[in-house]
Amino acid sequence: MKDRIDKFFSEIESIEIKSKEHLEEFRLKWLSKKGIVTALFDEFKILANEERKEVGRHLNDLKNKAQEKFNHLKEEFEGGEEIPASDIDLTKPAEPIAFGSRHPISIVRNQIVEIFSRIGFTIKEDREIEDDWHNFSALNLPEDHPARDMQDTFFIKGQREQSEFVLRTHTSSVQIRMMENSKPPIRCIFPGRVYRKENISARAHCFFHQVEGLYVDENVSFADLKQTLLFFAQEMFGEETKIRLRPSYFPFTEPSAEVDVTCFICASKGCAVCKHSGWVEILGCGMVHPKVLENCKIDSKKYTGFAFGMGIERIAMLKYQINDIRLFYENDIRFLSQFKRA
Ligand code: 2U9
Repeated sequence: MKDRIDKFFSEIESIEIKSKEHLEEFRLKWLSKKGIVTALFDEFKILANEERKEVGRHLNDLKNKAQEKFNHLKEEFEGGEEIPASDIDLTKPAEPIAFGSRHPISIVRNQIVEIFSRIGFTIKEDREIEDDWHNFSALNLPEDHPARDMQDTFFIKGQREQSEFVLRTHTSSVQIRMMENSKPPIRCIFPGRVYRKENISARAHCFFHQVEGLYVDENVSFADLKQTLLFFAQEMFGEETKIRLRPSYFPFTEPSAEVDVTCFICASKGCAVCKHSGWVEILGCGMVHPKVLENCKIDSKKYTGFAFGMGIERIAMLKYQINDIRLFYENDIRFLSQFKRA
């Protein structure tokens, strides 16, 4: 039986099949229920035990050979018809490739980072889970300050009294770490995600993104702060942009201010974005409080510094006239695909 199988093997190898019809004949002859391979398996079943091992191996090889030949030729005959070269239009534009787009928060973040890096600011990023010292105490936020309230902060575990860690409420904690670990001059920006225990609405979310900035050196003045922010505003919103500073209060800066820019949507003529005032608020800033410098072992008699902070979502909403912050986090492709890859 083994010799017969080997002869069939050679026969299968040498058969030439030139059409689909031939292939069907091949299948019927070798692989169908009434075909040669099935008949050989029936014969195999009644063989003596000592013969079965060797014959079985040859028979399986034969079956595989027939099946492989059939599969291979089936694919070849069923594959698409070849297109004649004369029918191919080589001047036709290729099918467009669908690229993803950059997220609007990343676009605006990169733009802010790029503007400050042009005037010597480097970037620093750090952890999002912070201890009380770096997120609050070092920043001159007193125990009873509303920003420390459980209503506003996500504590990592247990009751407030037992909690050691929080989800950072601003990237100012990174600035504290930077001042603790390096000597002035420090000229750095700090982008990152921050968390606040807010009810989610069109205007607020429980996390958002900030870029904060810090410049500490000898003789850093409020005039340096103002000029730096004017440069930023004109690079970001256009060279015609003007800024104005309104006095404000933050525990970590003294004096403190909020900064408005002339409305870049209506050129200050009055529109819904600037609520017909001609001005839109973009950030907060001030001179670093001497207590904050001292908390980081920086001599506040020798060094002064300015700091500022802005919400990336706010800038992106103004720039692209987006009226619902939740759109940034839903990842609806119809929203995201409107932004260019920048
Ligand atoms: C250190 C010292 C001072 C960072 C500052 C602001 C003013 C500010 C808000 C803008 C919109 C937060 O995202 S927001 O809600 N920030 O108004 N931030 S001054 O001042 C610092 C930071 C770190 C050590």
